[in-house]
Amino acid sequence: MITERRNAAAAGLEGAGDEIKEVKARQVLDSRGNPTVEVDVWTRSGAFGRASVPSGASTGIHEALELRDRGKEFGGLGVSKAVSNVNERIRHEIIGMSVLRQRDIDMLMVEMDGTPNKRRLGANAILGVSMAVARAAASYTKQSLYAYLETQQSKELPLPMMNIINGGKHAGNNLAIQEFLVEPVSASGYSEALRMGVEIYHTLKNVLKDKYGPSAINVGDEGGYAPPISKTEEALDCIMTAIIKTGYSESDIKLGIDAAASNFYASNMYQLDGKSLSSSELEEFYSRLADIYPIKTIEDPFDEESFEDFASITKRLGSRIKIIGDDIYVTNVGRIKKGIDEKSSNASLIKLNQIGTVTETLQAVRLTKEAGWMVVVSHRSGETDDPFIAHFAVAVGSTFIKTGAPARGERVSKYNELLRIEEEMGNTARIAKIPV
Ligand code: 2PG
Ligand code: MG
Repeated sequence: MITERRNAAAAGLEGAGDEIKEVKARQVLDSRGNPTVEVDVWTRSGAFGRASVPSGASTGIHEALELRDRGKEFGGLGVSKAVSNVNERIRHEIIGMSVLRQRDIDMLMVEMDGTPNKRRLGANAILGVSMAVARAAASYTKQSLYAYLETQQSKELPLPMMNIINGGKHAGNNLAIQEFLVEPVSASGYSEALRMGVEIYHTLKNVLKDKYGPSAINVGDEGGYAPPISKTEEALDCIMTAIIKTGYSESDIKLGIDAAASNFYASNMYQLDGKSLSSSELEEFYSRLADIYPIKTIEDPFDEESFEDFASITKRLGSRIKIIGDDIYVTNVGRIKKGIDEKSSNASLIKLNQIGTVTETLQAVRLTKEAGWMVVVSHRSGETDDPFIAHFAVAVGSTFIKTGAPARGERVSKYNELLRIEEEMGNTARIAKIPV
């Protein structure tokens, strides 16, 4: 486990310049053109780590708080307070600490903040430091980040789940479902899986253009197309056409959806496809979709507080489909525990910025795995070019990585980093298999 590995590393290396010498945060822009936090960390030995923090649009209400200035600049979205919390408060406390002591540094920041959702210092301030410390430690120990963070020895690369049609809060169309994903399950390696997804993405472009005209190939926040479609099945049909036209079959490519259902839920009803559905009608709807299409994963099928409805669909479909909890768990150990007790799903989405430190994210992964659930490491809809999650996904043995379409710099930075990791692993690299 990570602590032991780090302690082992520390045993030989501590005291050789591993102390933090300097910390500097700044405001940079994310992929939506909104400010976010970037942090640099240097050790006395000259090792360096830089990391930047992503930002969601369909955020769970229980996520750790992203501190925003709420002033005149940037429409209130500036992060100068979070930046000065790093430069004027956290910096003083962690200078002199060993970068190899990730847990101590993370827990110190959690303590300094003192609130349950990191609202005082800001989860964006804390996470920026936490990730930059991990990078500096990897550099100090002369390892790739995935190897430094590694919690398992299996050398598995995650299977990409690629969001190729965008809806919900990520696109200017009328699709209630937020994400339509392809999962190249028959690939024998990561680069093959990536190629399969890319080929389908490009075929889909032509399918959509032929059917709906040129404006249908405009893209949403995560690089997937945002066609003028309003019905779930129509989007799935277009993807199936693209899969077949590319030369693949239902056994090569499975489908996933992220409903992000909290976003179309109000007054106990779900508004989608021109209908108002109760939770049991929505469960019927998903079950019918799963009979028609080769769906392998459904994320956030119900509102983020509906543990019982999650449990009901997991009971019904869980033997053949992975039900992934995102907004319901928000990478929070307490909420994942509740999900495990109530059998609410059989997989957790893992996002570092939902909880705010590397250490707590690793705890969420560990708990998910101990329950026998599947782990899916994920990006946010607002991203930077930082490929941290590519390393994180490999380090924790995530079955999938969800990081958008294979297009736009902030998405491909993760996919490309995984190509480099695959190359570095050489013939020991294997692709994860979906657990049954
Ligand atoms: C999700 C994410 C990432 P956002 O709901 O899974 O795709 O979206 O970052 O907007 O919460
Ligand atoms: Mg989601």
